[in-house]
Amino acid sequence: MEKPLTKNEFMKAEKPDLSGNIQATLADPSLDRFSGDDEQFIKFHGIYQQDDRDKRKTGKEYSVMVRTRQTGGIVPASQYIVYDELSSLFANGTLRITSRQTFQFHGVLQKGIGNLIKSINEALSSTLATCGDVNRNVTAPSNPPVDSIGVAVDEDAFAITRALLPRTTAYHSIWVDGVSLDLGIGETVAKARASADQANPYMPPPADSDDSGAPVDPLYGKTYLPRKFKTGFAIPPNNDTDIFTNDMGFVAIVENGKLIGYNLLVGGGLGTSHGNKLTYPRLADVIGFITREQLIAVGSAVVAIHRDWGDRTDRKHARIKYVLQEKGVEWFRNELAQRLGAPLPAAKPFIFKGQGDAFGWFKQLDGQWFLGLFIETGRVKDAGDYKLKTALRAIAEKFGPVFRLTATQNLILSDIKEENKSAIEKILKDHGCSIVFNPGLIKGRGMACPALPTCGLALAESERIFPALLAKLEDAQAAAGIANEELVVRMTGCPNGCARPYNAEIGLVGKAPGKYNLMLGGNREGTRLARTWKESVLLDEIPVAVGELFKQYAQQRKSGQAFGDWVNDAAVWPAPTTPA
Ligand code: SRM
Ligand code: SF4
Repeated sequence: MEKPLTKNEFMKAEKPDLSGNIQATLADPSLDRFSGDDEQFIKFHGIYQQDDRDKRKTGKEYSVMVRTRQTGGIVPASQYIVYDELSSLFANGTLRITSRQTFQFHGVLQKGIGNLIKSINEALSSTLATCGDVNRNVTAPSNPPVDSIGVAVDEDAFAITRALLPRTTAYHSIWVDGVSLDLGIGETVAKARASADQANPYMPPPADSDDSGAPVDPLYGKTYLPRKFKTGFAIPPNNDTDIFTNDMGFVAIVENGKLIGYNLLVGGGLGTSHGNKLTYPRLADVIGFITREQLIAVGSAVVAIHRDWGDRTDRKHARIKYVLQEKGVEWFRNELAQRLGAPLPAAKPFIFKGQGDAFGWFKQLDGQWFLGLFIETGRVKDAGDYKLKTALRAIAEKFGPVFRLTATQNLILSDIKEENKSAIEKILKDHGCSIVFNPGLIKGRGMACPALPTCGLALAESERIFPALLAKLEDAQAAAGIANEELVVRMTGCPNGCARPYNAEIGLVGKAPGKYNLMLGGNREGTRLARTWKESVLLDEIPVAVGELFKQYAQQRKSGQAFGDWVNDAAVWPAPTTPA
């Protein structure tokens, strides 16, 4: 018997404009939350229903998380100023840089959502399709372009962003046309808008229409994709966007100093569920080579393959990675060739040498400077003497740099004039932010997902305990005589993998409160999956267990060998068990 479609499929088919009852809920002041199907529909609008899990014992306090769209992590200063203002007015006072180069607002109450989302749009960004069964934020290298290649890759990332945006008009009619900004906030937004007088780059092209004149999305149809879809770009040798973990990746190929096209990667994805063997993390396959001119046609065809072949009967098994794994790479190449009318030529050689963000000052090609800043767990906030949020607002207002969010949750301020460097440094230091310049090679490479108290899926802590854990791992490194050595450590509060622990040198995956699966053996280049070394390790035992391995590594490693590479080959793995 055929498996039935999931509930989400019927829901999308019934309301293909994704409007749900969102407008009616917003108009009813007695409601403090979205419910029923709307909890799914709002995701397509970049909104997640949440509640403060610290407070559950005394009853649920509802709020939402809102995620912005920032292709390549690019945020103009005028936009940043609006976000800063909005986070204080309507959210919990922080801005969270995500592992896909966007910003998240947490703790937004029902009455503030309209003002927040309309203002984000007025500031020339959007929240459309940053969640839901569609193409999400497109990642791209975060360092400012040092040559024409970087400029071209940014252009292409924006082009594919637009091509893969859903064409629904409900988003704009609810959040843009349907909201009048409150007094005060309207002025701030208008001020920022005046200095950025361009069209919104995230406005979707108009929909097609069917015979009856009804709007039709030419790519997503009525039921969109079976599941989320993620696209990224990388420029070798830096794999800062962790390209192999994307559903679809474009690796820049340069010949004679010119971008000639991309190698197409398909089928990466990390989310799993504990105990569900149908689910697993997977790195993307290299499919073939495409020219820049083919980008939109190929990108759309890959998305259409997911649309047509992804599993719509089980949301845990619905990503395109399962199509690749189960049907095979050759099947995929043939399917793509049929849709394009010709097979793709073989991929060109490329090599990744690392993926770390750079901290401190660097000169751009145009003579201006950029500053790489460490943002602990991506959280832009003021806390005690550490006043990062105030400092960044002051810098944005005074010097107007372009903000570039990195895929490791850090921040680059770019396009800074030489004569402003010392003033910017002083603002950061005066606000207690000296650590941003030089965090060291564990903190600077580390990543943790938000988990508790906002994430409804968290099984264990992550962001809140990560800094203390990393400090202990640094101590363990020092005790083993390998202080300050680069190490990619990533932690998540559940197996969904939002901070990409599955290809880290050390990955920690929440299993239950205070317990983590300890994964080892990914590499610094992000091209190898880690394997589970021990399950359900107590938080306090992690530095001890890893510290013992650091000692063996210090004794046994070959010259220049990274921890992840050593442990992948070392005789430290439990013997495989034979199935009964
Ligand atoms: Fe994620 C769901 C946070 C990147 C795999 N992710 C969630 C939700 C929305 C929880 C929920 O569904 O209720 C989390 C919100 C927590 C909160 O309170 O903010 C959440 N994911 C994040 C962010 C903020 C983590 C971070 O530390 O920065 C990242 C936002 C990215 C963005 O701006 O778009 C984020 N999520 C990722 C990544 C990494 C990546 O894309 O590079 C992954 C693994 C790669 C992948 O997609 O396979 C990831 N998130 C998931 C999954 C598992 C999907 C699956 O295939 O099984 C879920 C759960 C789901 O979709 O049902 C999830
Ligand atoms: Fe939430 Fe799990 Fe993602 Fe962490 S990994 S943010 S706990 S869904």
